[in-house]
Amino acid sequence: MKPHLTDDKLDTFVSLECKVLWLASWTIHNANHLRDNADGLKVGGHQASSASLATIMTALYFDVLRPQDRVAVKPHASPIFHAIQYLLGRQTRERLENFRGYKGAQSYPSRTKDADDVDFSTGSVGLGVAQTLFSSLTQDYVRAHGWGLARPEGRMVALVGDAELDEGNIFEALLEGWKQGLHNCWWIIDYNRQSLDAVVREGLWERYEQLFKNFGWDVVILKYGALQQVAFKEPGGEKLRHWIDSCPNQLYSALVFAGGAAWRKRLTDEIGDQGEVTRLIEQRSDAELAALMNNLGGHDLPSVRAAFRAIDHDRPTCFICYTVKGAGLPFAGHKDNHAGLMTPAQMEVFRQAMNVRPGHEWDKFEGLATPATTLQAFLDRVPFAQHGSRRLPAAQFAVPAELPVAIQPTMSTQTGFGALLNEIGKDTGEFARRIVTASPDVTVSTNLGPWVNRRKLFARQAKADTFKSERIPSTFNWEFSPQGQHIELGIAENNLFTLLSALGLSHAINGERLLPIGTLYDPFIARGLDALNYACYQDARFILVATPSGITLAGEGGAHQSIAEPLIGMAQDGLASFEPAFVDELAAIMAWALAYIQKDGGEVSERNWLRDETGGSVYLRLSTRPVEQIQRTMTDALRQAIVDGGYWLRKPGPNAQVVVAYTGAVAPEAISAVGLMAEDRRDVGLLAVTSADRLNAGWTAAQRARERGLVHARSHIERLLADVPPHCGIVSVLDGHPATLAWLGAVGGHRVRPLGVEHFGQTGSLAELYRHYGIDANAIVAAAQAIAPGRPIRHLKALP
Ligand SMILES: Cc1ncc(C[n+]2csc(CCOP(=O)(O)OP(=O)(O)O)c2C)c(N)n1
Ligand SMILES: [Mg+2]
Repeated sequence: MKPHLTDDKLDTFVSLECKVLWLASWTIHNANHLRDNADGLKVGGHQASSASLATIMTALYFDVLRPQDRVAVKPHASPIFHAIQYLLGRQTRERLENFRGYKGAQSYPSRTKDADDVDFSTGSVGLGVAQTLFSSLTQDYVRAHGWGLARPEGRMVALVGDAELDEGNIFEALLEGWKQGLHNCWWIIDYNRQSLDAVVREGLWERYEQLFKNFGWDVVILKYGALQQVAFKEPGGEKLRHWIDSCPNQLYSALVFAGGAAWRKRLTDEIGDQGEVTRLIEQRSDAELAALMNNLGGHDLPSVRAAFRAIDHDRPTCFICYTVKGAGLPFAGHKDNHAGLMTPAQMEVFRQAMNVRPGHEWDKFEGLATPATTLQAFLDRVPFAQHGSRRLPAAQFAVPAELPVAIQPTMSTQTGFGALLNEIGKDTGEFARRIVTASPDVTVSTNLGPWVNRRKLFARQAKADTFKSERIPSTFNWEFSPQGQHIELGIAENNLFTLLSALGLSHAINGERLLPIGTLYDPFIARGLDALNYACYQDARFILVATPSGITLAGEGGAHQSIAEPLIGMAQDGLASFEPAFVDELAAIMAWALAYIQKDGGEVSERNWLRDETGGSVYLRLSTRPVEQIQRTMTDALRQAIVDGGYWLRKPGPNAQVVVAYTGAVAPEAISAVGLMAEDRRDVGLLAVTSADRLNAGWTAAQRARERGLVHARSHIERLLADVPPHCGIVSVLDGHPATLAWLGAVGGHRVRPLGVEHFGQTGSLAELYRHYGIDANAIVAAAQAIAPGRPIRHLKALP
């Protein structure tokens, strides 16, 4: 960490680099009280992994970054990030002392749980990296539409672990970025050649270099630090360089760990010549030799700063920075160091080396060569920290309570979705301008076509539809323009979710709100599930329209039939899920959803015990099955009930023996079953469940409230079931896993027979499959007969 290049601020930077490493190490050490936590991970991964990036992050945050730049920090470098924010006055000592503790600084940088302005959450490796790419596209989108032009363009920066690059989603993003003309994006690879388990393969950097160049990125390699560069110019220096270049990763790591004497022996044995090279080695003490060999590019502050500062263009740039995992710490380079923690004795040695007096561990300028006043004056002027909160305010856009749509007598929810968006496409209101749709190559098959015809595809450069210009008739106008409102992606669901994550944070990142709607086939949610979870965890706001769904797809067969998704919709934090059966329900839900994704604050509503004012994202599970629509007038009460999760399509009488509760595309079966039972069971009820998720969440919240003394708390489902007699049975049914509705019986103590789909994969006609899996009208009647005994239901046929 000695100055090598002339720079009047170098002393300051070196001091800050030392302090950042110290504070991060101390934060982790101090949190050792957590080391025996039952989480299995202990405090592992942080210490060595953080040290790897101390220099690079010092250069970035204190020198290179501007307020408009946004960063995804490698998960295990979170202590470095928090230490930097602490120095900048944006993180408290209390939270650092409570690192990994309850409400303390988070193990992995978190937008939602950390208090020090994390730009992008990380933790599940690979996702933060892709997020920067899609955030750059989002910034382009916003500016191309003429919004946010008063702010300077920012760079989206990812600090990437080298093993993180094994994650396939990064390459899916890379390909999409190339297609979309990515710029303003930096990926800085911490090439420490170590993963969690081991030392990585030889020569990966060459593959990366080629790969990034193939996708139009500039590649900058920081291999040698300034000490090494000077040494290479000495007599014998070229031999040393050659030796370094051909040294296997494992051996280099091992020697870094072993230290100066080991380097001397190895180098002397292998390239010692009793001449120039030997002299080069012998001129240096063990400590100097170790410093020379550890002086890789990524640990050389002047080289790192110079490399970043040299970029004078906006092309996407990948920096491959050679580093040592655990640099500057006793376990540097050891292949087992991922979970390494410094022992108290090692920490004591480190403390002394850093000139930190006991009791002064948290003092910002303790033990530094540069005077405190100089450092504070410098910190006060750090460009990155010049503005206040990094979360920008953004306007909300009013959505009409009623969205127009022409409802055909028979219609599927998917067709209804297309029709609704087609109508919104005609709307000249601002809310319609803020909608941006995206789809991974299923735009047409999810019924977004009419909307795209109206609103065009987005591209930074306009491109005509050749079919149109060649006058070849086509239903779809595939015209690209900077004003377009649809982003067409290749078939990569991870990219869809990460794009939604980026679009859905535009209000906070760009100060310009977008209303993103993404479409995909329901089963392929599973393909990008972690990216969806990541988007929700960051509190990105979007509407996800998943269609078609379930075995209702019938002839499409196995790989297209989804079962688990309704449960995913219920369990996913931050995502309110709906499965309407009728298009008027969908219209009500869409209008609500477009407002809900814009909300940000408020209390739990006592009306339904849901957190409607807090807002979140929305998942709509739709179907291609044409369903006969109910001719009715939408009232405010019905609209509210649909949004709250359910309503009585037929209210059960006081002597009801059975209630059928259904969700989604099986509505005709439920309706028909109620008809078939009418003569033999009294007062049968029919409950339309538009959102098992919201009914369940409201119920859970109301119970919690009652347990806390709010005795009058009642959720929507409790009110709906209040008058159902205790002996009445409930048959629940949906085209999805039966557990989705099975809990309904626990609300009022009714017996439930939950019908649904547990196995999948068979092709056939819809009727055949509903019969095969037991969700047709006859199966509902059979279930009713079983749980609501009475005289035989005459229309019941033998089950297959
Ligand atoms: C999706 C996912 N899988 C596994 C992990 C567990 N994990 C955390 S760090 C890590 C290795 C990281 O290596 P690298 O990216 O090279 O970072 P380094 O520790 O070398 O700094 C693994 C496997 C994770 N966080 N996310
Ligand atoms: Mg690594």
